[in-house]
Amino acid sequence: MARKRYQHTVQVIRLVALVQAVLLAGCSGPQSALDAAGEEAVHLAELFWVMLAGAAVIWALVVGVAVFAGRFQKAPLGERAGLRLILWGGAVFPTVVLAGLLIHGLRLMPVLRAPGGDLRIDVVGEQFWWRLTYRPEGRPPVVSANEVRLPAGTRVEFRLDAADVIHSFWIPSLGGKMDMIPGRTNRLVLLAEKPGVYRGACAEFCGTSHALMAFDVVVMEPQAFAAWLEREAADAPAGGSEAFIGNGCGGCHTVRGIEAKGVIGPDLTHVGGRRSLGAGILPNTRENLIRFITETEAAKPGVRMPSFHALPPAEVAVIADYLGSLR
Ligand code: HEC
Ligand SMILES: [Cu+2]
Repeated sequence: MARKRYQHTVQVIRLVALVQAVLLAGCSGPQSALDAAGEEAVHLAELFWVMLAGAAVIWALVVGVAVFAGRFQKAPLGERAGLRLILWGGAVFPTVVLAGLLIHGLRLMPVLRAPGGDLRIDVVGEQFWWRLTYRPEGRPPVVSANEVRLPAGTRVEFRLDAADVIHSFWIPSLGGKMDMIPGRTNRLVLLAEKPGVYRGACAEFCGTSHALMAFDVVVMEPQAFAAWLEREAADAPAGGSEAFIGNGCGGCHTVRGIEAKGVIGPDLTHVGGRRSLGAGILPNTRENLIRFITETEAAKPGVRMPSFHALPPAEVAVIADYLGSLR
């Protein structure tokens, strides 16, 4: 009997350990607010742990009092003891603890929402992708899409806007989220500390493919970033674009340097250099380019691009090779 109970306990412990492992696995990785890689995220993670500790202490005390009342103190308290418990446990204690947590949270505000930055990036939320314009000081703006690159150690000011419905711009590893509202520009300042690849996402339900609206965030050493921005600013080479132009892709997409000046879809001037396709949903490979062009609606329900499933495969292959070469 005792042995059976022992085995049962071991099983329960194993199960709890498994569940914890699964839950904790969600605390690291490229899209975790607890795996902080930016100034604001560090403060937010700290705030989270302080709040969690405060909540744990209060929870333990309340459960402790309940257990005490149920198990040990079976007789009712005297009136004076009861009043004292209400005063200290019900009024003083929560006021002190909650005021402490509030003050701690408020002290972080100026750090969290400091205005201004050394680089400005405009981001417009679209259904279901991100339109980006880098505005380096004293140089012409650089238009891009769906992949945010940042110099490490630089304060970057994002100006956030939306074209259609409300979206929300969120890079958990770097900081808090900020709504993108049509007709209003919100500002978010982030400072990425650690070079690496992170992931951002739309954090406000915006339509059928809201869950398929993400983006990669590549934090680079400042020199590497400057070199990248230089490349990103350059036009695409002139040759090889006949199939792309001939099938009307240029009506919606811009490829700088050729006769493709559409602005309905993402700028594709350097699409081959991006890590993913379709706003962070598919790794950027030749197969996925072909898939995105021919089965667009299947890859992303509700997408604002027609599926080109009737194009001859040879033609699609030529277009995919062309886009893949735009680095
Ligand atoms: C009616 C406008 C329209 C036309 C025509 C169009 N596209 Fe698109 N395209 C879009 C939109 C909008 C998106 C963004 C989809 C999303 O992720 O929500 C897009 C996305 C893409 C992407 C992914 C870009 C990225 O940043 O990941 C590729 C590649 C692409 N289109 C290729 C093409 C090709 C090739 C053609 C021509 C065969 C074409 N498109 C024609 C509107 C269009
Ligand atoms: Cu969205």
